[in-house]
Amino acid sequence: MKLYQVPGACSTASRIVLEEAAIPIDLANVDLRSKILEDGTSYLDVNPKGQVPALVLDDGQILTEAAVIMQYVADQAPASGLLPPPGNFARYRVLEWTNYIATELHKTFSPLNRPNTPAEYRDQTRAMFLPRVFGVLDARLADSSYLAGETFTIADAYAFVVLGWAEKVELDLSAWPRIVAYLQRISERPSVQKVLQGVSGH
Ligand SMILES: N[C@@H](CCC(=O)N[C@@H](CS)C(=O)NCC(=O)O)C(=O)O
Repeated sequence: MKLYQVPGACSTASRIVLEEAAIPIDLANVDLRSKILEDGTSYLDVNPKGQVPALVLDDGQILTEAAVIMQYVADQAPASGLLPPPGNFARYRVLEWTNYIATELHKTFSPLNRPNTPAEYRDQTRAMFLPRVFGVLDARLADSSYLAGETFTIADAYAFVVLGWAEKVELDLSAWPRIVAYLQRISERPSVQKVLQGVSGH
């Protein structure tokens, strides 16, 4: 399989999940501004959405959307514990958190990564929108080591990568000490150490 990615972007969560699942992967870097690949061809021919990640399966099909790619990968390695199997209610707890990270954390954070976001919206994001989400995550982490319980899952890989962007935009997380401890805990995982080699911002 092949993953189209940008080091440090949300596609990094897919890489962590692939590593945890012990699935070998070819990588292709995307220039998100120009949408041009390193071989000079257009990324839009791979993924017309122009966003990473995109996963090329061995049969040539292309799967997009980070949360879905991570589900697919985790389902290829059921023993990894990254996502419980269908029929087990614990699966829906993991997906509940994965969806929260995608829709509330990731997409609330994204404007801070864009140079053209108006200053006023940027300030509101930092002062109001993100703290609300951080509060939910911090409170959840009072009850368990990881978002869906005591096991590291795809939701945690995703949360780890997006929360890591706080450092890049100089957003202090110390008001949410359980999040700080959670990020430290996850950063020590061998899979994460391996993937983050050469990626700044963590
Ligand atoms: N809906 C997509 C969004 C992915 C996304 O926001 N990717 C960002 C990088 S973290 C990106 O490619 N941004 C460039 C752009 O939107 O043009 C998903 O969930 O995978």
